[in-house]
Amino acid sequence: MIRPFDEPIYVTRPLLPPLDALQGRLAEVWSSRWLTNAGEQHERLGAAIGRYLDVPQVSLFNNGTIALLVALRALGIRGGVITTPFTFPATPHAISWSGARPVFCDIDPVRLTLDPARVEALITRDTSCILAVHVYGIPCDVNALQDIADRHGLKVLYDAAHAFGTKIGGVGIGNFGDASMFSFHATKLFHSAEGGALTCRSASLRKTFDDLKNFGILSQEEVSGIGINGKMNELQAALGLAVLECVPAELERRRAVIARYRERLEGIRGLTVVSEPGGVESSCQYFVVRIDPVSFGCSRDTVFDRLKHYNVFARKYFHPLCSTYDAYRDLPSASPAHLPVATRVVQEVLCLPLYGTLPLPAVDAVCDMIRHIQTHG
Ligand code: T4K
Repeated sequence: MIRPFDEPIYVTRPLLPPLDALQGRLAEVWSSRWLTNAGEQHERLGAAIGRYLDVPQVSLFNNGTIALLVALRALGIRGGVITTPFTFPATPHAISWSGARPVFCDIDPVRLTLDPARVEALITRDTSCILAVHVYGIPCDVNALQDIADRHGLKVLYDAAHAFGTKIGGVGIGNFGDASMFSFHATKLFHSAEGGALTCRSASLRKTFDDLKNFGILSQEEVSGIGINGKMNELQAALGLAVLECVPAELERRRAVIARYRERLEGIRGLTVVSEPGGVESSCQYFVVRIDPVSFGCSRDTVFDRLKHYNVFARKYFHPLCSTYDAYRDLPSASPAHLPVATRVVQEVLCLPLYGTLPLPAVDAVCDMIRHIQTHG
């Protein structure tokens, strides 16, 4: 007999620093009477994020979506942008808002990120950029994508919304491509309630990001470029600084949760855990399983619905595919026939609850529920 949880168990809960740690920083903001526009907290957070991500250039933003828009404008992206349909709506929407056009490309069946073998066939004279997503924090095949981009003179922009702290062979993931976007939304491992960042290696590109997020203002006398308001304010930055101090401990707890899931889900027929390739340091942003309906015995949707009865709110990130949205389904690249892997994968993935305060007995209970659903439906 499986007993539902008394309280809902969500896919994630925000990491909350001790309130007094935040209050101390807010007191500094109050005494400075400086609330936004590159204040003291903002500057400190930018430097701290640069050190944490091990990237030379960081520009903070009010959210990840505006950061993506600014990156696309700064890189002069127009025409076709090759991207994945297996992502959050912000990715193709940012392309469209910038006046460019998403060109959907299928994903790799294991990494679930853009499949480099499929990218080249989609490149035309109109293509200007590859916008790839490190989905669930799993790194794209950055070398293969860069190689294609170099051969065709394309920019490479990474949506690293889920990849805070991910490293490939010890190198911070924000160092790859022309630039990378990180989201600091409340649901992310590191957050500032809302927020985001662009990282890159080029100091002049970072200066362009800084100018564009501040309306293109260069000085009181000069405005250059069509900027926007993408600034992170001091309250966000103060929260970010307090949260950042808690990230190492949160990561340790999440690793324990992940290890427990792996142990307790081991050997379930038709269920596989989505994992990073070797040599990758994980962001521990999501814990994702794939359910093969034939060998598991019922569909991912059945597991999702049954878990809800037990008060467990898993998520089907990123179902439905972006290519099926009204805005995109008529694009030639959006045809499911061109996206067979993504079309299959999106029916199989399920993100199980993952956050540091999730008790290990709750993990055990979720795993028991999944076993029970397999046997009894
Ligand atoms: N690119 C990618 C690949 C992304 O995944 C995202 C955002 C972006 C770009 C854009 O970055 P931002 O502009 O957002 O910085 C959430 C987040 O809102 C979104 O940031 C994130 N991706 C996406 C994957 O997840 P929803 O619609 O699933 O959020 P929601 O409100 O359903 O929250 C999920 C669960 O989290 C809730 O069931 C309970 C828990 N929760 C949530 C919030 C907001 C809390 O416990 N407390 C909270 O305050 O989009």
